[in-house]
Amino acid sequence: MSDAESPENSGSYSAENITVLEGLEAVRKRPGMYIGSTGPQGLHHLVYEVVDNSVDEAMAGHCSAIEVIIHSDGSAEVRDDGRGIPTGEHPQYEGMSAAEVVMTVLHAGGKFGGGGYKVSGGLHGVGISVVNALSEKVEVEIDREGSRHFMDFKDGGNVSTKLEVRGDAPDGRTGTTVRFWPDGTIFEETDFRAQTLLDRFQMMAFLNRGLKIRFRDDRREDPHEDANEDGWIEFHYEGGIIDFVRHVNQSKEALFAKVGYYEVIEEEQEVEIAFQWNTGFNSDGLHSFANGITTGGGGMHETGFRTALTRTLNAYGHAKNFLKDSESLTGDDAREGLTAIISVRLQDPQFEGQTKDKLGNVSVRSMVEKATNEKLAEWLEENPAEGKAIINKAIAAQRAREAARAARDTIRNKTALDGAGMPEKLKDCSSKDPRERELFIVEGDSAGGSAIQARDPKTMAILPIRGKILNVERARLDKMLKNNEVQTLIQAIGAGIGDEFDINEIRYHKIILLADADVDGSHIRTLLLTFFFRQMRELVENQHVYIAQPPLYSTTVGKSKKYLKDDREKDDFLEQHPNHKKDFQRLKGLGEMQWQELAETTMNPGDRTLLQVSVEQAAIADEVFSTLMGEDVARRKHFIQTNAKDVRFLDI
Ligand code: 0RA
Repeated sequence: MSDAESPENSGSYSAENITVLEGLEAVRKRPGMYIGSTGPQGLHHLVYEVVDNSVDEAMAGHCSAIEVIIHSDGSAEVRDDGRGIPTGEHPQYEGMSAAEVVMTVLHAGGKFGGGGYKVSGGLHGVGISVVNALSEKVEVEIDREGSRHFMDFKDGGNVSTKLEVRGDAPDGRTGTTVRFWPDGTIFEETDFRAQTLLDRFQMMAFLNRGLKIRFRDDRREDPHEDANEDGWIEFHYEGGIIDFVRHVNQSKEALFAKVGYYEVIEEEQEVEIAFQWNTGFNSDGLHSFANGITTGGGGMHETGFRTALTRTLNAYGHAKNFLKDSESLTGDDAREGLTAIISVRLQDPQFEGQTKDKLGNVSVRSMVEKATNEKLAEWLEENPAEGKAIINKAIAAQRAREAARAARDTIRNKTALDGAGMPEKLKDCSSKDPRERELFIVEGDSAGGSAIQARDPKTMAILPIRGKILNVERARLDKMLKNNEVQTLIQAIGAGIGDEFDINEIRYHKIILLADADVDGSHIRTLLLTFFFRQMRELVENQHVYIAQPPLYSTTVGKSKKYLKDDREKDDFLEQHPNHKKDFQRLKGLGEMQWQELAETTMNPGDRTLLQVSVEQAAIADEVFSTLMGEDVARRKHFIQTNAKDVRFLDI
C-alpha cells in the first residue's frame, strides 16, 4: 500500500472514511454502550476485546500462543501467532487496507469477507475498533506473507501512519501484535490490575484446550511468585475443562478420583461437559460458558443439563435399587457437591437478561439435555463404583435438606415471636430507607462498643459478632442454621438464606465488614465473605458487601495523632515530612483506637475508604473460597499468608 495514493494525502475524502470517523466518535461519546462502563471493568474489557480476536484465530485453528504484556508505561500489548490481519486493500473501502478497516470500522472484526469464523467470542462482539476509539494511541504490527507491516493511530482512532511495510517478517512468521494506550480522558483510571487479567486468561486457557496464554507485567520491580525467570506466567491446559474441574476441586476432597467428560458436536452447535463430585455440601458448583464467555445467569444450556442430570440419576438409582420406588431425588440433592463445567459453542448466541449473562438459545437446551441423558447414563454404567457413591451422596443430601427445613422454620418462628424480630446484639439505625442504611459487622464486643459510639445512629447499625463464626464451607445448611452468629446475621439482614434469599428484602444496602488489619481479622473477613458468597450470593453479586479499612499506622505530629491507612500513605507522609522521626506505631487492633479516631479514620462517609467486594469470575472465585475454607489447612495457611492483604476476588 503506497502512502501517496491514500485519501488523506491526496486530499480527497471518501464517504466511507467519514462514516468511519462518525462510528468511532459515537463510541467515544457513549463508551458505556460498547464496553459496559468507563470504570475498571470497562478498562479491562479493552484487553479482553483484543485477546478475544486472537482466541478467535486460535479457535479457527490458526493460532497456538497469545502473549499479553502490560508495559511499564501502562500500555497493554497483545501478540499472537495467527494468520495476521489481512493487509491488502479492502474491496469496499477505497484506499484503505483491510487491517485499517478492522481497526476503524465498528463490528468489522474477523467476520467480513466470507472467510469469517464459525463461532466467535468477544464479550460484546464489538470489535477491536472500539479499543482504537477509546485509546490515545494504538500501534499495530502484522507479520504476513513474508513482510512485517506497521500502522498506528492516535486520539481515538485517527490514522497516524497508514499501513506500511517495514522489512521482512522474521523467519516467515505470521501473527498480529496490537499495543494500546487507554485514553485517560475517557476512563476513570487507566491502571490495569494484573490479577483481574490473570483470572480471565486462566479461564480462557481452560476453555480453549491446548491454547497457550502468557502474561508479563513489566510494571513490577520484583517478580510475581508464579512467574518463570523471564517474568512470564503461562496458562496452558491440554485437558481443557477436565483440568478446569480439577482446578476448582483441588482444595476440596473429591468423592472419587475420576473426572467425567462427554461432548457432542452437531452441525451448528457443540457442547462439552466435565464433572466430578466432592464431599462438600454446595449445590452451586455448576459453571457454564457460551463461546468462551461466562454465563453467570445460566440459561438454556444449564437448564438442559439440570433436567437431564436429575432425571438420569433417578433412573439409575431406581434401576440399581439404590432408591426405593417411592423415593426420588430433587435437583438440589443431585447437585450437592457437584463441580461441573458446561461449555457450549454456537453460531449466534443470544445473551439475555439485564446483565446479558444468560444464554437464551432454545436449541442449546435440547442438545445439552439429550447429550446428558445419553452420555451420563453411559458413564454411570461404565463407572458403577462412582455411580453408587453419587447416589448415596444425593440420598444423604436429601435427609439433611429435610432437617434444614425444620431448623429454618424454627428461626422463622423465633423471628415472628421476638417483637420486631431483631437480635438483641444489633444496635439498629433509625432511618427507614434501606438504601441509606448501613450494617457494620464488627469483630469482638469491645470494638463493637467503640463502633456504637462512633456511628451516625441515623444510618449506621452495628452488629458485634464474637470469635470465629462457623466455617460455612464445611458445614451443611442444617448445622449452620443452628449456629448463633449465623442466625443473628440472617435476622439482621432480614432477607432469608440460601434458595429462599430475597434481595428485595434486605434491610441495608451496605453491609460493611469491620475487622482488624491482622491475620485473625483477615480470617474472620474471609469467613464472612464465604458465608455471603455461599448463602446470600446476590448480596455479593449486587455489590452490597464492603470491607472497611482501618488504618495500619499511627504517628504523632506535634501534639496530635495522625493515622495512615497503608504503606503508601506512610511513604507519602515521610516524603512530605522529611524531618519526621520514624516513630510509626503499627496498629494491632480496632480496640486500640479511641471512638473518635475510629469515626474519623474508618467510618465517616467523608473520610473512610471502603473496598467494594465483587466476584467477576464465579468459577475462579469458587476455587479461591474453597482454598480459603476447605479441609486443606496447609494450602489455606499458605494462601492467607501470601494474600492476607490482597484478597484476590476483590475487584478494586
Ligand atoms: C480478519 C480476517 C482474518 C483474520 C483477522 C481479521 C484477525 C484479526 C486479529 C486481531 C488480533 N489478531 C488477529 N488475527 C486475525 C482472516 C485472515 C485470513 O483469511 O487470512
